[in-house]
Amino acid sequence: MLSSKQLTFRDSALVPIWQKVQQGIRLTKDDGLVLYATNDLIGLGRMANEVARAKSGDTVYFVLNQKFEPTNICVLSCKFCDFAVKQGAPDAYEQSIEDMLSKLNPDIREVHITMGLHPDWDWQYYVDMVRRIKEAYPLIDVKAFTAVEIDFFAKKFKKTHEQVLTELKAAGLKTMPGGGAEVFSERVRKLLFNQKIGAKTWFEVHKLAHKLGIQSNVTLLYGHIETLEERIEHMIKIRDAQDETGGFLTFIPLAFQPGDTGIKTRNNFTSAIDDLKTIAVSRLMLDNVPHIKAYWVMLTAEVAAIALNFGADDMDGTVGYERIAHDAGATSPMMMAKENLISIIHEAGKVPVERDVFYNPLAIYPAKETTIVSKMPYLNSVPFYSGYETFSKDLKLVPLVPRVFGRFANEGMIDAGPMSLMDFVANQEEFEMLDYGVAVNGKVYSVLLYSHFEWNALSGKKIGITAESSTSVELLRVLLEKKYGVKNVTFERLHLTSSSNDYTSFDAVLLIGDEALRRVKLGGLAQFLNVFDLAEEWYSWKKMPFVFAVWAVRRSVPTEIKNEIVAALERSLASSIGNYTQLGHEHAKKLGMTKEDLLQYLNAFSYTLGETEKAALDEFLKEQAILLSAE
Ligand code: V47
Repeated sequence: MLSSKQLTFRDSALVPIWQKVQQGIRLTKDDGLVLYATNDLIGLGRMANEVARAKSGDTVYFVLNQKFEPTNICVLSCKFCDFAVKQGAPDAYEQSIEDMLSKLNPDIREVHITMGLHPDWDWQYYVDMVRRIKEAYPLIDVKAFTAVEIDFFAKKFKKTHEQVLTELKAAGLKTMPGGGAEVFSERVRKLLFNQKIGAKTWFEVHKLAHKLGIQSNVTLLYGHIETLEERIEHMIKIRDAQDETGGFLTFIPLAFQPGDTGIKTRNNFTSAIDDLKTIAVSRLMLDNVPHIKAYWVMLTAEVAAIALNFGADDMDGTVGYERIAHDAGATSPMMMAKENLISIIHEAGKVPVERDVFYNPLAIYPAKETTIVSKMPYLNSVPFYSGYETFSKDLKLVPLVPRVFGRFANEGMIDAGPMSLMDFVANQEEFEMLDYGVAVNGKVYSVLLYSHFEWNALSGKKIGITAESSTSVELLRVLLEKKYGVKNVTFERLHLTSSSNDYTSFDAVLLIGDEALRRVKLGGLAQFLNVFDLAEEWYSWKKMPFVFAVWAVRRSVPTEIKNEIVAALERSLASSIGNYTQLGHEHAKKLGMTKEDLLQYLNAFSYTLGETEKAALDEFLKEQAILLSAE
């Protein structure tokens, strides 16, 4: 069940569509057309907003970014484009890498590069562009080159797409922007951009990039000569590709700006209603794309602000604003732009979360008087949140993996949530424990040590450990040293992005959460002989449950808000118990789990902490403290 929220509609045609969405049933092309046809704009927006909340809580992401368009000289002449010019044209420009570097500063986290297809620049120039930015600013993620540019490089420099992408990745390319997609319709392509690659090549390049570990975005250029049917078909093509690779991060509808293109559009420029509908329809159609971006540069800041309640959960970033401010002579445009974005997001009743290119949260900027609750994105935490729709308007949910929650709790950016046990121990002065948590009496299925060796042969060996949480790592240390007497084990952190991990260099690896569940379904990490379930190991030793996380609330949160959190938890758990298959269905499907797997998994947990759980918690902390003091 994606959302149990009861919505009322003025247009009865929306009722069956909302039922489908709630049950996680995919929308068809006809459904998409019904959504576009409705006059019940508010009903449409509410549905999309609920879907966005199920995915991202109350979060709206933004990034401190800088867009570069290093040249407008282009060998193509697409009718819809006002940007490109021919070489020698009076307004043609070429930007040097030095100039690009001079526009960057250490606060920036994303650089977005896209440009005209230049007839003369050599291959090394493009590679150097990425490499030198990365060298000068290691924290900046480079999002560069559309599929159109990648295909152009391949043809011009006689390389395969794979060679082009591999060399750029080696230089530091992290993701690809979603441009050049335009509308995946041959009819439109022939009329507006017949020299440009079509859907087939565009998807080939992106799917290949995903295979090579480069995630990407995808756009739709709408509001010119395309039909509504072509827009929906465009979205369905994206959904199909995403089913195959899972590599798209965000979908960005780009509202066409007619400028001097001479293109006869239906209504000159897109209406706010059309913009909001397109955001909402895309949120509802693209059930497998994590984010929808309200690109305020093209939508206008006003429409983008409303779009945040119509299914968009991302505002791009400081881009553009910086250019405008720079032209106007401002000295600190970035800070102004950032504050502007934050206040737009506050006004929309959402929580601004600064992110990197992969949507890893870097900072939260809550509005005054709001209490931020962490939404653990793991399957085992789904039962905590089914009642959150009835939270008061001042309680906001932000999805955070345990590692980030721990850090943010420490930095004062978050007020409550299911905290990894070790993080709770580290933050006890600021946080108090509620009688809720994630405990398991026996197997947990999702905290697994894959090992070439039996426990007692792990002495002197190297173990790759999850970067996600420290509690499972501490449990592993306690089991190794106190249960099995194994010493001198070297621990090495695994990368956060699982695709970057090479497990062959380890004697054993510890995986947790959804990552561990996904691996089990893939047959585990095939080369390892043994798979140990750490909670089962603890149970067979102590005959006690293991408590992985405890609900904790910042001590400074007013009592009535604490009570509200407890009430929401009670409500959620009461409606969740016995309803696991429906609740976790969507999530489990993504992990490749059957209904039986799901039931077995969720039934293993207890979510309230009674005397037994608290005694078990003390026992573990005692073992761990003895171990720490011996070090
Ligand atoms: O591909 C060109 C579009 C795109 C016009 O990936 C026009 O995060 C409107 O893709 N009116 C480039 N649009 C921009 C782009 C983008 C933007 C923001 C974020 C991301 C991302 C990607 O701009 C082109 C084309 O579809 N475009 N001309 C025009 N007159």
